[in-house]
Amino acid sequence: SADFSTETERTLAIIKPDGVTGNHTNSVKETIINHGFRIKEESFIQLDEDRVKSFYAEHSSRSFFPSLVEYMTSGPVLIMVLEKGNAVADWRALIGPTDPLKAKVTHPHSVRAICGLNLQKNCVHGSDSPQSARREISFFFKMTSSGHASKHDEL
Ligand code: RTP
Ligand code: MG
Repeated sequence: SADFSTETERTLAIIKPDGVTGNHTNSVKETIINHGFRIKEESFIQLDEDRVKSFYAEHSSRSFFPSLVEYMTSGPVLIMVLEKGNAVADWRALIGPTDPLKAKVTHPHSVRAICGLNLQKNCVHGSDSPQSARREISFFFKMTSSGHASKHDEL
């Protein structure tokens, strides 16, 4: 029966360039569906430097930032809006720790343990809070009054 105790929520997921190139797109989407998420929007895009710098602005002073920008622009990504109850926390739990090498030990069934290569090339992104999710979804998609989203690029 339906769980009415948890409010429906949306989060932003990204299959990063290493995930796309490594042919993990279909298996990750299957995992998403099997865990009860609905994929409300999806778009296969190539990010440019400015877009990545803006998306990851919170990390702009970190030493790994230039390398992160290079990585995230190295090939196409699949951005998705996922929906279910508790979507933000549940997607973060499903992807596992940031470092896939640690994930392999502590969360061996997580997406990053299975698909990630190293601390940087970790296959997927997930919004870290409901506030981040709202910011990140509107960063990529423009929501209409009917609740549908369209890519900013298409407007
Ligand atoms: P994300 O934002 O991509 O979902 O990842 P996260 O919350 O688990 O990790 P975060 O701290 O936000 O880092 C963002 C992304 O930067 C790369 N990274 N490289 N020391 C490093 O070389 C390093 N640390 C982080 C990863 O791609 C990480 O997902
Ligand atoms: Mg993060």
